[in-house]
Amino acid sequence: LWLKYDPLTDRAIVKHYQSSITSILVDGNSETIDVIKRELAMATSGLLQSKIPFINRIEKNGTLVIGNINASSIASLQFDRSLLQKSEEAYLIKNMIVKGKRCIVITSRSDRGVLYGVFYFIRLLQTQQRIDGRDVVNSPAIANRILNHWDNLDRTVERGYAGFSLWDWHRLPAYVDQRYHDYARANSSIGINGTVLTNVNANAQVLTPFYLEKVKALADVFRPYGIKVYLTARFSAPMEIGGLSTADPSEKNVQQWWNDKVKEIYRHVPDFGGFLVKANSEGQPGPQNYKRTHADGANMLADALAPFGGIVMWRAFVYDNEVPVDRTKQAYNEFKPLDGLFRKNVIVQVKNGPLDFQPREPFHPLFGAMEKTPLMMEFQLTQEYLGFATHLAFLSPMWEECLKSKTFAHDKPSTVAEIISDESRQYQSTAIAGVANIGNDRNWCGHPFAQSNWYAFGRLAWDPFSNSSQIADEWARMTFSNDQNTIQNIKSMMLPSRELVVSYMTPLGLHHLMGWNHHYGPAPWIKDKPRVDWTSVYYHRADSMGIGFNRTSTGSNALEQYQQPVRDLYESLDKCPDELLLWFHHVSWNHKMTSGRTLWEEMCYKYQAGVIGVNNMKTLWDKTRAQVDEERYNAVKQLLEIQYQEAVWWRDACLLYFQTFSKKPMYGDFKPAH
Ligand code: GCW
Repeated sequence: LWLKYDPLTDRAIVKHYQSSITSILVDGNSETIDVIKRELAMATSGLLQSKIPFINRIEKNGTLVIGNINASSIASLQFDRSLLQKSEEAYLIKNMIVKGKRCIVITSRSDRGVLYGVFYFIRLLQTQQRIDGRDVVNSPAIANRILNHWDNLDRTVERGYAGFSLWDWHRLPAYVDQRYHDYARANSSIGINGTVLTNVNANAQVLTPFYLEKVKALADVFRPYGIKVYLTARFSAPMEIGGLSTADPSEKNVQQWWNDKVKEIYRHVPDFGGFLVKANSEGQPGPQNYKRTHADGANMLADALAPFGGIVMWRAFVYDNEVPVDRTKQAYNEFKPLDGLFRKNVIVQVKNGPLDFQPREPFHPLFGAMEKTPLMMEFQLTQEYLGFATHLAFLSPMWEECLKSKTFAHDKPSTVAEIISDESRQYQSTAIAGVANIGNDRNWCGHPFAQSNWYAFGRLAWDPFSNSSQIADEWARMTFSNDQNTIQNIKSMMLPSRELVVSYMTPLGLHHLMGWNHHYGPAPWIKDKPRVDWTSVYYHRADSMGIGFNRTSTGSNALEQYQQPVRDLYESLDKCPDELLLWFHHVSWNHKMTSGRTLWEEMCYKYQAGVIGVNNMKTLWDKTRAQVDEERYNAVKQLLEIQYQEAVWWRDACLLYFQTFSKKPMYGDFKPAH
């Protein structure tokens, strides 16, 4: 991953480090402090190729002094402790004279925070930054930064493209794989502090004593790295593993069952984080089975968890074929009326867009709609709809686009990032989740570049206001090389890559054109499935007149769920930005676009631009050959070739199919190859 610690190549900077870091004093006594020592030893000996001594007394210039603010070497130092006020996890890195010697101090209120500071410091080395005169204060904008594993107990991973689950349930708890430690190191290095071990399409078995022993073993590994464990709670668990005849949240014996179950979990895992719940969606059981609301269900679990400080993350990804509305409207319709009815330790977990992790969606209207309910973000790292782990798609720009969207909640612009980081309101907790793309593949994520999405998620979770170019830069340097040209080439591949996927799959606001069920490859012709909202024709609505889903006031009026002026912007055919045009409008094939081309011509142009862009990525990658090891070079080269062939496949399949409606000639300099 990005913690390779290969020797640094810039001699001048290595010299600078060797004179600035002559010894290391790590003060404290905890498992986290042990982790810090191990990581620093590994990082410095790898990066600098010299063993820097760990010492107990400051005797030389260039001592790294590391520990929390109460450690004896730090407690007596003069610095502004209010800088660390914001969070237990905030850290400070400060150049100071200690005992007459030039030192760099890394401290925090907690050992966890110190660990984050240490990883930040190591990152400076890995990316070859100078470390003198650089004082840093850093605190996370969001309190709970969590991976969601859609991992099943049989080790299959729903929508997982990187092998099987990392969790070897069969050999746990007695056998603790080294990879659990490495997973924790990687997470901790980017500030991820929670992990939901199990799939939201949940199996209640994980809540049985047999599995709780195994969960405990994982929690024990992760704790020193500052990572809490969470589980998915299947709503019908009281019936399936508890022997009750109902799971109705208003029944006393059901509540009691959950209270007892939660106590039992905390006996195994004293810092258990809480539950993630998918209820009454895609066939999952939930409170609506008993004519109760999402709030009734969430609050029952929240009451059980509250005495222990646990939280409930209740998903807003709900839809139902029986409900005859535009599917993108259903979450708002179900949750908006419940605003204010949730317990304080419930957070509603909302996907970035109102449909389902498509390559491009507008932001979810709930982000602008809930005045009294904390909302958390759910991003998807695993590329279910963006070419699995076969296509290179750096997703950070997609998440940044969503985080920067202005919701106009509470009559203020309020970006999505501001809403979820609670800049304007005082919620008990804030959170963000990413559906993991990690499996037991040797390279963790399937595609060597898919690791960048894990990395970017962590960085954006810590600071949702940061930018993708900076994130790509760091990741590329740590993962591949600090060579300037190589970085430039790799960034030029990464930064436009998501937009290219949009262009060759679903340009101009198109969505849900992918293959039935498996979700790989083009299939805009899908119809006649068990649910109309699982077809493609439902979403693109192509006919002889034009194409697109009318969600304005003359159509499904999904736009009514957004605040002004967002609503007006998208409602107007002229003002609606090209990239969301067909999400909100049914548009005539002859419609003149801002480019001067007709809609049909623009579609052809975009699909072809996607293909050209992937070809360009291949050229850029070839230029990195001298700087990248053969194994990864060849892996990426082959994957890019597949991506190119499949971009062509998408272009041809979609355009040839849509041409049967538009009845117009292909536009542009290409001939469909299929
Ligand atoms: O995107 C869809 C996936 C399902 C997934 C669901 C969800 C876990 O196709 O596999 O189920 O979303 O987010 O609940």
